[in-house]
Order: sequence, then structure tokens, then C-alpha cells
Amino acid sequence: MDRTAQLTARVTGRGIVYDPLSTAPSAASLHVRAARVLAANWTGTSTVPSRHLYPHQWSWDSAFIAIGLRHLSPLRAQTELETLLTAQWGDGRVPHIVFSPSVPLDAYFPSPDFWRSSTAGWAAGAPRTVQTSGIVQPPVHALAAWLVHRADPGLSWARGFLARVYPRLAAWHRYLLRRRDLGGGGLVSVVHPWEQGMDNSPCWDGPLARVSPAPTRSFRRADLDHGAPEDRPTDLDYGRYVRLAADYRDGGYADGEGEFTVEDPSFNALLIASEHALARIAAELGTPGTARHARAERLTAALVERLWDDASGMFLCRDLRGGMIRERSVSGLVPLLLPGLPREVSGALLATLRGPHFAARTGLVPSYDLRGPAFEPNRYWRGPAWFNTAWLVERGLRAHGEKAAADALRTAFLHAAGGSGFAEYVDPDTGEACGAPGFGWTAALTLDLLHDMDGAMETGEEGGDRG
Ligand code: 9WN
Repeated sequence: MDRTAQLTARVTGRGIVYDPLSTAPSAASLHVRAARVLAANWTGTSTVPSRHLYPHQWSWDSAFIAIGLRHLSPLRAQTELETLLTAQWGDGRVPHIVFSPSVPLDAYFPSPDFWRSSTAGWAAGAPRTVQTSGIVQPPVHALAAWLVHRADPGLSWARGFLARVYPRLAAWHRYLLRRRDLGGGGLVSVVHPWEQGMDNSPCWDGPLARVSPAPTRSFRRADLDHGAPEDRPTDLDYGRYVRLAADYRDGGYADGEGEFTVEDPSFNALLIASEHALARIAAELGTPGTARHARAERLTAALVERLWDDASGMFLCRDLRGGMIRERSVSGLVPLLLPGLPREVSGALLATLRGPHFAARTGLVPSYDLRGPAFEPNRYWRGPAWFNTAWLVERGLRAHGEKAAADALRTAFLHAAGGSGFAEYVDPDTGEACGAPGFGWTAALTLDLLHDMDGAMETGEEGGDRG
């Protein structure tokens, strides 16, 4: 942690308690430092998550980054989303990576020559002029587009921003709802751990055990050139990621029930939040959004019906082949951001968040059960606290009227983000930085929460939309 964080933190019996960022200079300097990270990661048309570890454009990263960028430059925020959506496939999918042609092939694995999008993805309508991956990531984009529009409606109208992104966002949701309801119960399935975004979560250990790994010698992990092996997934995990992605590619990226098909609470909750946002965008453009809001409510009911687990007091993942996955991960808390949850469900989620499985000493939210058998404080999504999920839970707390808890999480976020040099993720108990420094969404969401502290945000809209 940096000096600011040390000076304003007290260790008490309940863990690390931060005093509010009350002085303008520390908030201002955090703002300047976060803006510097985003400037350093900006390529001219989009923002890389990290200059070294992730040197291309990632889908859900760009959505979170746009949410922060709107406070610095609404134009850059709009451009970020438009660049991503330009790489959309004909079938509606928004790829999880858009590759930059100026980055050497060996800088990141799997590179464009692995995915071969323009040839293997031809039947699915992959673009010809840009190389992409063939899988997707959580659909945070419509929510981001709405928040970006609201940051500067004048600029947005002048550029025709909503009118241009709306049909693409609608096609994206259509792809997910029509092609990815692989369980037939109304929810969307992911077909690769990279799609859900929490790559090596212990939730995937069961379903991944069925997948025969590609031999380690058949690929070279570029991530280990920049990341510590103890902070990253294992070689065995990578062998399985490669096998699943290669099989999907070799099937022309056609959707069906493959070896890994999982219904995930966070992915579906983000789709629901984005469907509500798309309804607002439609209404802003003069089309009633009522049908979309109604669909979002039906999806919420399906989420509760299929993934709620009373005994754990949270949502769980469902493996379409193996049944409910009895591991607690932060994914199961993210649906708190939905306004239409039954009261007993939101009440139980709040209790779980405060209970022994998730109450970490930093005040952040660990990615996995602190008491779980697979917990590791610094290994990627197997325990560390991440800033995008903290931001989502913070929104959820606000949406459910939990102002004090939301303020405390925001303060913990800002201290840990600033103290860690805007790390990719941190040890949930000590705040020690892990993964890449100068990480895009950590900096961007810092800006968003700082802006919120200024009191400049609107609150109380359905879905907890601020701004
Ligand atoms: C694979 C870019 C991405 C995030 C994911 C995070 C990590 C990639 C990797 O980095 O995944 O997509 O190479 O490990 O898990 O959530 O979008 O920041």
C-alpha cells in the first residue's frame, strides 16, 4: 500500500478499516494517477487492459473502461465501445478479444493465428478486416453505452452515438438469447471459462476435469513472460483452455452443447442489467422499451429459479452436464445489482456478503470463498479481490438502499486501488498487489467511484444506474 493508504487505515478487530478519503488532495491525486494509467493504455481507438500482459482490446474490459473514461472524455468513451462493436460478427457475437495488427504475434497467447477468425469463423460471419477471438465475454456493453450517453447527451446526440450502437447491441443480446440458451431454461450458457471472465475460478474445476488437456509442448504461454506463475492459472488449466478453444474453432464456432457448458449467475445478471439499459436506450431513441424490461424481468425469474441456492444464501453455477456446482464465488453475489430480486433473495445475499465466506480484511470482496478448500489469496480468480466485481457489488448495495455498506466498499476500493498502483487484483486480506500493474478497469472504475463521491451522480434509478 502507498503512504496515503497507510496513513488513513486503522487495523481493528474487524479487519482493516479505512477513514473516508476526506481530503481533496488525495482524491485529486488519485484521479490524476488513474487518468495517467488510462492515457498510457490508450491506443488511439481503444484501451488495452495492460500494456504488457494484455496488449489488445478485451470485450468486458472495454465496457468497464468506457464507464470510467466518460468522466475524462465522453468522446473517448464512445469511441472505445464503437471500436469494439465494429468487430462484431454477423451472427451477433461480440468477440472477447479484438487483436491489434501492430502487436507481434508472440506478445499474447492465443494469438490471431490460433483463432483464425476470418477463415474458421467465416460461416458465423466473422469480420474480414479485423482479427478477433471466437468466444465472447460478459455483456456489460449496453449498460456501459447508456452510462456513456448520460455523461454527455449533447455530444452523444450530435454524433448519433445511440442510434449507431443500438442495433449492434440488440443483435448481441439476440445472439446470446437465441444461440446460447443451451440448457433450454431461458438462461445463457458460457462455453469456455474465458467467456465468463473469471478464468480459473474453482467453479470450473469440476466441468474442466472432463476436458483432456492439449499437450503443454503444443503451445507457448506468453502470460508467464509478464506475470508471476503463482499469480496465474496453471499449465494444466491452460492445456484445457486450449483444447476447448481449438475444438470450438474446429467446429466453425457453431454453438451446441460442447464439453464445457455452464450457466453462470454473473454473466446472466450482467445480461439482465444490460437488457434494462437497452430498454432505456430504445426509449431514448423513441421506441417503447417495455418489452425489453419485461424480458429482463423474465430472465431475473429464470435466474432465481435455476441458480439460487437457499442453503448457501447465494447464486451458484449450473454445469449442464454435472448439475449445480457447489462452490461459492463472487459470481454468485453479482446479481445483487438487479432491482427485481425477491426480497428474501437480496436479504440473504447481503447476509452472505457480510458473513465469514466473503468478509475480507481489506473490506473488498474476494473472488472465491475465504473458507473454501481451493482458496488461494494471490492466484487470479481463486481468492484475490478484483475491482470490477467490487464495483458491481457496490452498485448492488446502493440499488438495495445499503448506503453505509456501499460507502465502506467504495472507500476500501479507492484505498486498495491507489495503494496497489491500480493492480489487476489484490490479496483480499492484505491488499498486496498481484497481477499486472496499471490495469485499465481498476483505473477506470476508480474514476467512476471518485466521481460518485463528488455527489455529481444521480442515484435511485432502476438497476442502480448512476449517471
Ligand atoms: C483471457 C483482460 C482479461 C480479462 C479476464 C481475465 C484475463 C485473459 C487471460 O484478462 O483473461 O481472456 O489471458 O488471462 O481473467 O477477465 O478480461 O484483462
